[in-house]
Amino acid sequence: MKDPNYYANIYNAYDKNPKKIRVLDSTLREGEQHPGVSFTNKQRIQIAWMLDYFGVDQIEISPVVSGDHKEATKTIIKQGLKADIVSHGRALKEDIDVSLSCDAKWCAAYLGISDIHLKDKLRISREEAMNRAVETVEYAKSHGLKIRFTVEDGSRAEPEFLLKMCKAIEDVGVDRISLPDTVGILRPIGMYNFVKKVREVVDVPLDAHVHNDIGFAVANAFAACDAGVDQIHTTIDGIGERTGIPPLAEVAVALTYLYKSPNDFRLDMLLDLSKLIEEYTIIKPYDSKPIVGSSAYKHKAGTHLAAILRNPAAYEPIPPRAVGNRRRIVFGELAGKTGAAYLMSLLGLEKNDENAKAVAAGLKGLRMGDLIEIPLEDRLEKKIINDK
Ligand code: HCA
Ligand code: CU
Repeated sequence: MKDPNYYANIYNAYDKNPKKIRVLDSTLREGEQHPGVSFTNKQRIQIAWMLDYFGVDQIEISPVVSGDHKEATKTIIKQGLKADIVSHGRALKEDIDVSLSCDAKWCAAYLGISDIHLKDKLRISREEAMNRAVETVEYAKSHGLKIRFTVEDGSRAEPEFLLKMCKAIEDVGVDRISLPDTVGILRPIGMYNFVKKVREVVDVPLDAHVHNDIGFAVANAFAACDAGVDQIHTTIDGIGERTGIPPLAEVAVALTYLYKSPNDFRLDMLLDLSKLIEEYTIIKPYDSKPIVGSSAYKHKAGTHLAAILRNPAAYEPIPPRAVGNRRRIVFGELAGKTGAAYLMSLLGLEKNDENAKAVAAGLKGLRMGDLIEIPLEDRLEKKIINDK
């Protein structure tokens, strides 16, 4: 039999030479902006190590928030991880100085460029914003830093000004530009058009930083890739201001399986990363959360169980082990005859059609919904298949 995903893969129309899409993880910066989240320095260091081991390309942290954050940034930078440590702050010389004092090699500076940010947040003119952006980049470059510049609220900025700003900072040597949909107002084609406009006028590498206010963050991140960005911002479980940004798990799995991007992620750490954040934040990901949710690999309906017991790929896009999750089957009123027969075999009862039907009917008759959940491991699967 062909790979069960064979035809779906044709619809997905992989590039023959897929380009690498990088990941910047901002759990330590954007993630800490999620209500209720605040890590200790020990936790920050551990999160950075795990993200590095997982294989992200850049890790973002903001040393300007507090003395503690500055300490954490310094320590993480000193540890010489593989990932670049990006020191995030405002587009101000004083924030660049903080990055320098942490021995950063990479910094990021953000400046609101939409009219509402200029007028009601920063209270500066477009011209002043332009000067501030150019001076910040020049200052960072003259101190030997690599700098990413974020045109904050760029998706709501006047396009001509956005392009002028991007060109001006490229001219003074900016190393990357982050194109954010700060309030999550774009739909995928909107994100594509936004990125495309910038891509047409500058050559510098671009990042996509997209918010999830209307639920489009993951889709928009990938629309941005189609339009030319080569780095997506994520956080573990997607935590961030308000409704957050794309979760690392979805992005890493989609890059690997749906885009064939040549990353070297340890995808089997994804559940552990999610558990780590759950432990440190007391925020439990919702059950049906893709990849890491507790229901992501549970199978319940009788027809599903019948198929899963023969070949789990019938109802799984990728195996749970690949992402560190586990498969479970749920027995209850929906289990059906095959599910009941399997339950009986687990209990050491003799299996026959009639008894299985009776047990299935009994489960329905109880009217108690779901009764038990049982892990279904690969080893067990093979045995079941062989028994048939
Ligand atoms: C912020 C705004 C930001 C910046 C994104 C970036 C946004 O909270 O500082 O630096 O790429 O969403 O625009 O998170
Ligand atoms: Cu953000």
